[in-house]
Amino acid sequence: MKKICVLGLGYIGLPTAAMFATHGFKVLGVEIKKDVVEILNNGDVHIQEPGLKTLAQAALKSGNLIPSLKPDHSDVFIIAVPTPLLKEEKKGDLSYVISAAESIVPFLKPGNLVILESTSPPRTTMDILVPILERSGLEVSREGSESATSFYLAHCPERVLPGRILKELVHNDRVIGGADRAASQMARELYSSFVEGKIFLTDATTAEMVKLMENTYRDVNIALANEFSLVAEKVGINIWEAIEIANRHPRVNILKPGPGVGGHCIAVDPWFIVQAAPEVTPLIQMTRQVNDGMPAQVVRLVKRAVAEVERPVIACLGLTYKGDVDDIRESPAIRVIELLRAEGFGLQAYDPFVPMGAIPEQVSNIEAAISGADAVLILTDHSAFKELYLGDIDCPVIDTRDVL
Ligand code: SAJ
Repeated sequence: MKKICVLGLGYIGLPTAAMFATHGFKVLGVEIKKDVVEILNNGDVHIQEPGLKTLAQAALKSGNLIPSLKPDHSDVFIIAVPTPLLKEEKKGDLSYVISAAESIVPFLKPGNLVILESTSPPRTTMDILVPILERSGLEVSREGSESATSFYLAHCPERVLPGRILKELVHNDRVIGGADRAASQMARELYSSFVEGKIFLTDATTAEMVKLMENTYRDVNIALANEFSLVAEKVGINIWEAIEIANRHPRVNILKPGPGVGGHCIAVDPWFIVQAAPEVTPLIQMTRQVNDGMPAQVVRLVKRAVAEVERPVIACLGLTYKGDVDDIRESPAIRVIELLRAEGFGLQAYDPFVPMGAIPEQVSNIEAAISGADAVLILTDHSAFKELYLGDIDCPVIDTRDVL
């Protein structure tokens, strides 16, 4: 049975490790956080994602997925660690990728395949990973340079949507960029064990750009929708209706405006393109500025709604970065709440997905959030909020997500 060592058991690493472990591979899942390894060894999961607990439990029970704090010899190494943004420099923080790569150097053997799944700035695979992995004394296999001391290297970026990770892991098309064709083909064979979508082979840097372009395209589209929403307010139209009708055109698909763009992907990845070529990316930089400016626009709407009220209390519904997930990383809802707090507003915040204690103003149910509020502010499009009955609310409602 082929061995795979997955480095990082987070939002991508754990589903990927569990998927391989239930499709005929022996998987060592490496995670540096002790508590995560403990949780998994107790048969539980640390991430809320539809279907993940069942899949991970099956993988763990079969003995084909073994959580570990350290890597070991393997046929394949898959790096699936975070690549966050260095906030000041607006550049990718590659420290996790680098230490994951360094941790496998002592175990790398000729013929092994190393795959980078983490979304990374252009040229990371060839310029950052290659020199680290070659410290093993082996050389990366490049076109025509294969030898008895070669290892293989490819970038295969994850492209799955939080909330639909397991479905998309199986059904999405994938892109694989090898340091050479042999690496691409080896990676294709591996992913074919569970991927039902098409698999496209290219080189590593193209694969890096493909992934970044996808998320940047979405960011630009959302910024356009956000800008349209500001214009709509000025010219006195309903933006949701206007977008719905515009999208009836066969070649138009405008995304939804909202309180900003959050999460660890769409608000981050465009900067990886900018860092590669700042002088030719004004549109991408402006996009980031527009979307990052949306929380302040929401605060402006709130201030207008409660202008007459002394010491107003705002019910904030939703903390996560988008609907029906539990993730508050880089959430625009949190940013809005921070701005409102700084303005001295009274706040009562509720999110059905976020355990108590995330922010000081959090309450444990929707009634407690709405009770005595001078305005209701909907910040996340959780399905549960769609049931909200407006007849029960006698104050202004600001619905930044068109939930109602
Ligand atoms: N958002 C809007 N308006 C919209 C759509 C989204 O304001 O019309 C906001 C969301 O509320 C959220 C943010 O954008 O705050 C991002 O949410 P998302 O659902 O667009 O994307 P993510 O970050 O959850 O996942 C994205 C996906 N990329 C694309 O759809 C191109 C996913 O496929 C990637 O795998 C993921 O990034 C990733 O890991 O890179």
